[in-house]
Amino acid sequence: MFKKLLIANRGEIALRVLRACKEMNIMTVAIHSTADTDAMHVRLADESVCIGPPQASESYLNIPSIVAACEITGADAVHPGYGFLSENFHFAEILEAHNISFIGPSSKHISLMGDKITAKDTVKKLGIPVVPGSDGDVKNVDEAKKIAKQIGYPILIKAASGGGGRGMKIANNEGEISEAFSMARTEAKAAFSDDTVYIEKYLQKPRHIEIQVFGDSKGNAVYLGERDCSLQRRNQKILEEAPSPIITEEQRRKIGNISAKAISDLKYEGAGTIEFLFENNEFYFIEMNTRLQVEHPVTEMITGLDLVKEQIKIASGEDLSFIQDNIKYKGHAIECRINSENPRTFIPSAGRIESYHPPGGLGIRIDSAVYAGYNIPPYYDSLIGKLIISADSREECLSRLQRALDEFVIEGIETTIPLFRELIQNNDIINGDYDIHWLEKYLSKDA
Ligand code: MV4
Repeated sequence: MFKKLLIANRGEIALRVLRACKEMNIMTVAIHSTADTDAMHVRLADESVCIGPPQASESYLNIPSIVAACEITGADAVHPGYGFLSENFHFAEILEAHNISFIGPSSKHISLMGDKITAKDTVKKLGIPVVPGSDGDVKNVDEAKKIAKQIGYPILIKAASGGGGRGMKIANNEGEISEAFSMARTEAKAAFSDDTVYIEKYLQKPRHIEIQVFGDSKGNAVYLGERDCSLQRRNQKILEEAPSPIITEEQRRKIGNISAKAISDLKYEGAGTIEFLFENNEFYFIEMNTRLQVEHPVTEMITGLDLVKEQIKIASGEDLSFIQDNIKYKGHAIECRINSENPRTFIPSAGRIESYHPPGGLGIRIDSAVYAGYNIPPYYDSLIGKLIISADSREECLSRLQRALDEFVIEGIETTIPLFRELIQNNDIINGDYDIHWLEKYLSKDA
């Protein structure tokens, strides 16, 4: 087992990883920019290293500084968290070259899934259902028109190096395809220095359902149920829940087994999330994430498993701690992402937290690294904490969430708390009846 783990991240996820390490008696090294000197993960870590100025490119994305911090402190493992370098296969390669364990899959698998075309091609061959579309990349408008004719409009043009919704363009008919195609390629070139694009049938009202999977070095693989992440705004998840209110036990078992089998065949090691769109009772693969996700706590609450500890154990060469038959789901969990933003305009609201009173009681978990007096820096994302509620049923979860939001006091900055208090009064949300466009429609009504 590792002796000393460097946490190559900040905020709530750095604290989350630190907590798992402490419980496993692994020494912790925090890295921080000059803007995060007073951050909680720095205060609670056994050691800390300042690795640069506030700009992420000069600090949390600065691979030489992070590797130097490993050398100085003698860290034998690095956990990347999510975002930053968590899906940067060069980072994983460089750590491997320095004999430092990367808590995650191999650089080969990170690279394979980072390219959305090779990802889709790989999982399709392993039996995972995919969205109908081009077989690989599309080189010109004529090819695009031919494929669009085969699969039917509307179609979506996507960047191979994209993901998370960046660089996608819709074409509703042949007349729109030429402009959509050239805009997609131009934007992909600008954003990712790669103008490779592919085409898919545009699914109009899907849910966003993702399957948590784990694999180990022996080819064992399991799925840990699904998370419904359909409540999104501009591809930013706002609220996630497990299990999905619309997936049946039969559907869960079927797509879960297909996903775990694919992970086993791939010899994929570590945590992974297979992202699907779900429409007309069919799953369609869109992407695979090779990192731990922000919303992993809802899976932890219904399975009782610590996914970060599992990641660390697998990275140290241990086998999976559990077999599929031993994975049982209990109750329901909902996560609300508390952002330091205006609850209507979502304009970031950095500044000093004057007072902070989190809710408590049975089934209430707060994953946050803020405290009264903490200054939220303007350089990073606006997530200040995750409110995770668990209960025996979705109905009880919602009433517990209502009570928790009423108790939650954060003064000095604006937060998205008022938005959640509104949303959980809405009948569509109460009934679990929402697709990936629901939130933007809801918010545009009041605009
Ligand atoms: C799609 C789609 C509809 N049809 N692909 C957005 C981010 C990236 N994960 C892929 N995304 C989408 N791909 C096809 N063929 C709709 C989206 C999409 C979306 C997906 C999940 C959650 C929120 C979304 C918001 C807008 C668009």
